Amino acid sequence: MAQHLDYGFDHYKKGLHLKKSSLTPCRVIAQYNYIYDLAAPHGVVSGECSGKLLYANELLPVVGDWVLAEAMNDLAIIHEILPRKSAISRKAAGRAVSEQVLAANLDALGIVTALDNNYNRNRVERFIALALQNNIEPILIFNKTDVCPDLEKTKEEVARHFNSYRSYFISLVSREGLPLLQKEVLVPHQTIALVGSSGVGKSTLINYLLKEEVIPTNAVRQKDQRGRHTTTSRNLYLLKNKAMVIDNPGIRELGLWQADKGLARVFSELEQLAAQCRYPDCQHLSEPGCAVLKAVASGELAQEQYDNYIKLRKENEFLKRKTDKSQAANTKKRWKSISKEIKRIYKNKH
Ligand SMILES: Nc1nc2c(ncn2[C@@H]2O[C@H](COP(=O)(O)OP(=O)(O)OP(=O)(O)O)[C@@H](O)[C@H]2O)c(=O)[nH]1
Ligand SMILES: [Mg+2]
Ligand SMILES: [Zn+2]
Repeated sequence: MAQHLDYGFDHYKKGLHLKKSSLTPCRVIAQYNYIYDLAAPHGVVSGECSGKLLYANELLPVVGDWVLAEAMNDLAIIHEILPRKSAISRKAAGRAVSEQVLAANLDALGIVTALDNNYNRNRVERFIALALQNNIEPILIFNKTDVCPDLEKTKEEVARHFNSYRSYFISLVSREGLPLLQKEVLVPHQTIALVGSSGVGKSTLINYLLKEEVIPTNAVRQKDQRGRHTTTSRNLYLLKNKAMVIDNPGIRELGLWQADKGLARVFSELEQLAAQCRYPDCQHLSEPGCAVLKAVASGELAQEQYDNYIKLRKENEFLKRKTDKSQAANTKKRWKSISKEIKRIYKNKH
């Protein structure tokens, strides 16, 4: 039976100074509302957060986290989340903007695109930005090469735009590219999370890697080529060679989360040009002496690339403004209740 150490604790620990504890380190491998599956020393157990963790802390465990837990009969109690070496987060759905951490302690983000007609350069760029801002390596996985209308053209396009990243062309039907992906990407003790639209084949790929049909998969609706969101929870799977893969539900809307750094790296060509703008704080919108606008006008920089950059930057700024506001409101609220509490203690004493 798999033990917690198989889930890469030694790999995780490297470079961290963890304090001694009588509690047991376990890895979160699945989450169902408030119940977690934990990889513990004697196998997989169910766990729950301690009351203290639930109420005193806004940060709750997510899949991939290492936690300190205490065995209690059939249920383990999670007392502490160990430091996250990395995490991916996005804007949570809904009206209020809040950060939603999707998965933690990742070595790579596998960005899965299907080549039937799901390929969208802009979407891939967004996922790359998400990975880079968190210092996680983006790995591009292009699936369903068996049904790609023009594979050579797509490969050229990918080579042109994404030559700084590792990319793999695979098919779960023809089995093309799978041995190479397994050899180079699914490395023992490393964790890779698969993301991408619904129906691109994330779960099918993991089933293949596990050599078992563990995860239900589903055909794409013929009419609009959209997936049906077959996978609804996030799970971490341990492969035979001790590499780990996290399956995610298809991501419909991907909010960038403070991706300034990531943006700059995706659009490195544009940022290089920006260094030659007359004003150091140039927004590249209408300023005189703007090297970016000049490059667009001369055709040196593609209009499409420029438009994508402006669009992503706007979204990112909007999100940042909204969060800054709600963070300020939260701090205010907290201070209000603390000062109330102090007043109450003071009153009772006198
Ligand atoms: N032609 C072809 N079909 C594939 C390939 N890989 C997966 N599929 C099919 O694509 C459909 C969707 O696959 P899933 O693995 O469920 O997709 P998913 O990304 O997990 O989707 P969600 O769980 O909804 O996010 C299934 O019917 C698979 O059989 C491939 O390489 N070629
Ligand atoms: Mg799935
Ligand atoms: Zn400029």
